Amino acid sequence: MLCFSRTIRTAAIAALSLAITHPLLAHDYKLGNLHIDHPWARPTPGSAKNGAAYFVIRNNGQKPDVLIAAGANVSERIELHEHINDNGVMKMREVAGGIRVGAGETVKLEPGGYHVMFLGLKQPLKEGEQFPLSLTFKEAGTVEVMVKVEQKAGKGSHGHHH
Ligand SMILES: [Cu+2]
Repeated sequence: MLCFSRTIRTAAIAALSLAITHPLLAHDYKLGNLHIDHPWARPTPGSAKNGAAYFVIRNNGQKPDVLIAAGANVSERIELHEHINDNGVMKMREVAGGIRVGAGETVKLEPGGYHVMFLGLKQPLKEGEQFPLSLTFKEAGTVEVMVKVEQKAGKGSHGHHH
């Protein structure tokens, strides 16, 4: 009986560790001391020329790092953007020098804040699909992540206007 339950427990632990370490199941990524969690993008209507991707970067290291570039084949151009409040009007612009993640810090790319901007979409981003996105950091180098296209609830509906 004891032996039996131990076997079950071992199997459960094995399944749990698989879920934590397997990128496709957990949908998060490690690059050196950086942890990138849940890359996602909103579905875009058929007429939309632009889209955006979001994720969370955690820096578990002792030194700051900077996200300096992103690459994907879904659009003609890709830029790292931020939203700014310009006299009460929300605008977005390219981030000068990249997105900095200090030692021990967590930076969220989210609607209304930092985002990876896809300019000139080749085709709409469809809910349920995913696509590869490469992220290049100044110190840690490059990692490829999968962006899930999904509609997240409760995040407001303001879109991207250039
Ligand atoms: Cu933008």
